Amino acid sequence: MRFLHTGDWHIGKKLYGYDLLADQKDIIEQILTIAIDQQVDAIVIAGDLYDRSLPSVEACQLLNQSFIKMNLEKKMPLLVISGNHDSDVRLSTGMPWYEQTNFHLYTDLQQSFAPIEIGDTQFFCYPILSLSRPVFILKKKN
Ligand SMILES: [Mn+2]
Repeated sequence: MRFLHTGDWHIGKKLYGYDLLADQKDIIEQILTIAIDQQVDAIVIAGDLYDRSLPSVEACQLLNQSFIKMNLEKKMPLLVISGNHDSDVRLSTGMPWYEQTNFHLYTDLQQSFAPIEIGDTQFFCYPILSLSRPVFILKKKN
């Protein structure tokens, strides 16, 4: 098993007024090139896809185009979790069809109890827990 681990893309971030979007596009393309050159079995993206929970249209377009290129065009399996800068609810809207192409986007703790199996490896993907949506784990009393 060989995978590429990345995270904290913070797409849409501005640094002292300087828009990083063009640089972020270039870096994401470099990540995909490395993944292909190294013949990885999957790309793992550990949260903070966006810089804000309500990202700009341009930021959404860049992330969508990146996932289309990685997953649909290059057939790269993706294991992605939401980070504290992401809106878990917004990110999760495409999940039902993402799963069809080996694009696993986890935003809810409940999803993480079942592993994603790629080759001989099991991945348990734990997204950041949102304090606004508390998670309760219930256990039967003995
Ligand atoms: Mn971060």
